[in-house]
Amino acid sequence: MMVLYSGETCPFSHRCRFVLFEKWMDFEIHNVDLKNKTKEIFTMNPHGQVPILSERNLILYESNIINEYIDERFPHPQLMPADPLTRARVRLFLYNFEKELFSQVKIIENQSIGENDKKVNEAKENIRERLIQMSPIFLKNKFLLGDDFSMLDIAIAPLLWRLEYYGISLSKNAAPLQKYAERIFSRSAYIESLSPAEKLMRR
Ligand SMILES: N[C@@H](CCC(=O)N[C@@H](CS)C(=O)NCC(=O)O)C(=O)O
Repeated sequence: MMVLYSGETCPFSHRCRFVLFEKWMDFEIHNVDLKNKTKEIFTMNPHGQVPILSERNLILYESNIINEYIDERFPHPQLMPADPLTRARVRLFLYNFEKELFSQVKIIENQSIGENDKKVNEAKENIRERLIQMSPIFLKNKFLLGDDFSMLDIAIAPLLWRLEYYGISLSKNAAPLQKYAERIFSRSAYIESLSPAEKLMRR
């Protein structure tokens, strides 16, 4: 059986929990206390980070790599597009999400209280600007790829869920993006994927 080592408030682990629940297969989630990481975590991932997926003699880390593996192993519903061209475009999008958005999420997640406020505020502003830029896509599109829910929606959802918690407020211009976020949050797999601590992040 697949075991996901997951952080209760970790946005990257949240992505993998979301995929696992979309597939409705058998799996276990082991919560990892990131302040007291065991040797076992470092044995599985030399970088000492979650999420980590373990299945028989396979050990994987990096949320997007884990998610593609789960998608290929359990193809229904398929979250990566079937044709190579769109699949390549999705991978490029995923890469840019990490570079432009989740690099900034990491700055916010890793802040210590009172430390380097300027960097954290810049990170919040960068996220805000990028999301406002993306918003018009959802005047036409139901999801990032069009009508079909995909891996891209999974990858960005944990950030959209945390906006209020991170203290990022979007302008009224971003209403289409906010409606898109609600569309994701209403999915039953999404609701199931939330940890108790994540449930408290949004009112
Ligand atoms: N690029 C990684 C990021 C994973 C990550 O940053 N995980 C954080 C928790 S949200 C972590 O394990 N931090 C503990 C540490 O770095 O010591 C992924 O996508 O899986």
